[in-house]
Amino acid sequence: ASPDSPVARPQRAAAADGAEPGVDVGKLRKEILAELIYSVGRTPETASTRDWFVATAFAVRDRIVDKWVKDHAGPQPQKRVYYLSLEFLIGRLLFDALNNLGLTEQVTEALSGLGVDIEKVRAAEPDAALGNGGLGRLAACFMDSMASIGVPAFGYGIRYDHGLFRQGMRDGWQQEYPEDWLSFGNPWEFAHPEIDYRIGFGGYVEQVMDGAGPRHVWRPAETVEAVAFDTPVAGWRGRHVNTLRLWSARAPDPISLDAFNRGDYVGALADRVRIESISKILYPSDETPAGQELRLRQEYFFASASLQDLIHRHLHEHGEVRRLSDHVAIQLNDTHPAIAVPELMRILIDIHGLPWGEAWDITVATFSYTNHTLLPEALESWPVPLMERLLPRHMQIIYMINALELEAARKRRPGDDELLSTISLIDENNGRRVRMGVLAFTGSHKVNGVSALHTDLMKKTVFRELHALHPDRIVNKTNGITFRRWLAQANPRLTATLIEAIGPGLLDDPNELEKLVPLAGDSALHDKLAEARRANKIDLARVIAERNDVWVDPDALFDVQIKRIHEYKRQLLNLLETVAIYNAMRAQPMRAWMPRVKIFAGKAAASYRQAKLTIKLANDIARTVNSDPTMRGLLKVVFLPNYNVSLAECIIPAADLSEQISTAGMEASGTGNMKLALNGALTIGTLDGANVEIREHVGDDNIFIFGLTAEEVEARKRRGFDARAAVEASPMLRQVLDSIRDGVFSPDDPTRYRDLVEGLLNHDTFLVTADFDAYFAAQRQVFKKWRDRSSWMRSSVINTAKVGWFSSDRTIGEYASEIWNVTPSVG
Ligand code: B1H
Repeated sequence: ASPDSPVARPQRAAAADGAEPGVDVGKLRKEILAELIYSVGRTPETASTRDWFVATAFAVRDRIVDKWVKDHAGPQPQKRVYYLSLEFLIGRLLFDALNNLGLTEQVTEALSGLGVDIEKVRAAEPDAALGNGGLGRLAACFMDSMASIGVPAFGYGIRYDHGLFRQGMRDGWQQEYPEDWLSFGNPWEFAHPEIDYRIGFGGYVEQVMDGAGPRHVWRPAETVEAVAFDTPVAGWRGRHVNTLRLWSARAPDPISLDAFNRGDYVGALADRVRIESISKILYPSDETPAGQELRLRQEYFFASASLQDLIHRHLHEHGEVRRLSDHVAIQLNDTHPAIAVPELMRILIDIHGLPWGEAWDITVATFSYTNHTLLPEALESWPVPLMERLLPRHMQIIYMINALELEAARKRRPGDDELLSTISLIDENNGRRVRMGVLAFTGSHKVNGVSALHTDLMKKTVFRELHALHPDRIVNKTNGITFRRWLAQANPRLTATLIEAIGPGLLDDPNELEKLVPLAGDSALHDKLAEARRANKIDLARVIAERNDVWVDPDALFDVQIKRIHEYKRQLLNLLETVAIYNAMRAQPMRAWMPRVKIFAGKAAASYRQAKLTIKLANDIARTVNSDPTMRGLLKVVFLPNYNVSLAECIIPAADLSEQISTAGMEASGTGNMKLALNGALTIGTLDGANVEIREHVGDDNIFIFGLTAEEVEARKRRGFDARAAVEASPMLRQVLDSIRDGVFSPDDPTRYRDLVEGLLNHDTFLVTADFDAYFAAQRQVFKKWRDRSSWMRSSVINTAKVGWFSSDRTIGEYASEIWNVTPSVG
């Protein structure tokens, strides 16, 4: 797969998609042509590649819509799942649709009959980047899986005008540029201006008396309209089609005529601009809550619109709201939509007149919550005064929930004030803030972590007291990925080879990949796999040449670390090892070094200085190493700019080694680790997140595990870790840090990395120095195996063979049976 520009692709194996045989290529060609003329308004002579993309998307969309309409006709007998997420990191959709509908071959042919190269058309689609990283991509994989295994579902989110920023580089420093995915329109979505809900903000709460007693009425000061945009999500073989419904903010009054008539033209539009800013842009702060008023407005805006919408649907189908939880399951993707808990209470009590107790039972039975991080700085909380001003009624409800929960806890553990202060919805220690994690936990019947280790740590750390009070609430749901996108679409060469070896059943059932195990030592298979990988590496080498003007050797080991830039993910550890090996190669240039390419990609939050400095360091090291003639090309370092889903689809099939080296206990799960292992890369990693389970599946001999465990990290931190002592004990590390501090990689500004190195020595929060020697040794093990081609290939096959369990179809199956209580209709 190519990020922006097409590269040559192999003919796909016809069986590699959900092939629908009898589709007539001639008919498809006519349909695409008709769309080009009547929907796009162009002729083949005047059409741009983008016009062809839109015409193709429309032709494909029509086929999805037929099924969609059928799936949504009449009341749904089954329970529906509503997945509430502030992020959906979808990427491109054309090949998703083609692959799942089994139209890849036919559309390729139809286009080629029109003189159009489908790879160019594919590259013309912008990425829908409505997410930051793993959390958003997980939501996208889940949408694919729910449609594929037949869980009737809606994804609800925000239709951001601007997704995650585009990353550029200036002198090796990250620059952020606005992303504009909608600028040429979006052929996949259906605008529904008639589906709009009113969302209130501010104002006051009134008590009115009616027949049944006092009632609360919220009189918002301001109203925003939420307008629906629907994208159909077709599952595997088109069996089921769900909906991704994204909300866009619209001002009820497009213009203030009073102001306009006074000649105040800017003022005439001011309200509208302020209101519509709600859905303008995605907050780019992965793992660190933005904490700004606009973010809270986004959260309430989409939570309220989604609840109003699903209750409207429920009432239409079932007439009354009391049995909501029999028909509706709502999953909160992290705490970002947690304001939905008091919002549902408000709707049930203030609007539908239910008594508190009944409303609370319905709420808890309906909601469940996924936690994605334990980093203390990542746990969302909102200042009470802000909540009181923006959502006065919700704040009353939150206080009431809190009073009742604390009362119940007091009865069970009398006199335990410590307990009460940790489970309180209000954090009194930091200037009174509402803890969204506690709100989500309290309002849900199930709370899940995203890997076995993470769930275990949840029980022991952030949710220790709540877990003691509700011992059955926390469950584990180890993350997964959709193999349709991350194997079949992203890596057609590997897929074709696998199908040739073990048959096409793997497309329907990832567990069939285990049939590879007996073939793991087969040298003929090794040759075919190596050939497929080499072609993928050449494709990636071309992209590297284009973007970074560096030529890399496709026969070198491609060592990749691709993910958001974060101190806890320890790109720095990888860079230190890079410098160590550079020093070693310079010291002994004539030794028989194996060629290697270190590939980095990832975005840093715009305000995260340390992360941006890490990118600069990577680029400084790259410049120095790549231009050093003594290296003879044996070591290359590249930082590929603007990492996104499409670039991931290009890098992952070409990776030999997967870097998953976070400080143990800090990466909740990781999902890139699964994608890389599936595509045959070997993992070098710590016992963190899902790495632990990947090791269990692939076996110790087929993964390189190193470093402190989560328990050891805890113990070291408790004792007070001394980085200086660790550095004194490691002459190699000493030399690496000296060279960086002394400006070897930054001759233009020799002090650039002084603070970075000093910081590491003074408080090495992420234990980089503690794990350095173990990491270096593990890298040597990597090269030992890499020299033994058949041993490496064997391990690679075992990785692909054994990771079937990490399919998001398995994950969704578990959510369905253990959290949502729905039965999938397929599989
Ligand atoms: C993950 C986030 C996240 N955990 C706050 N937490 C955000 C937190 O905009 N914000 O405020 C955005 C994102 N993202 C990731 O979730 C974990 O770090 C990964 O380990 C995990 O694989 C992924 C999916 O569960």
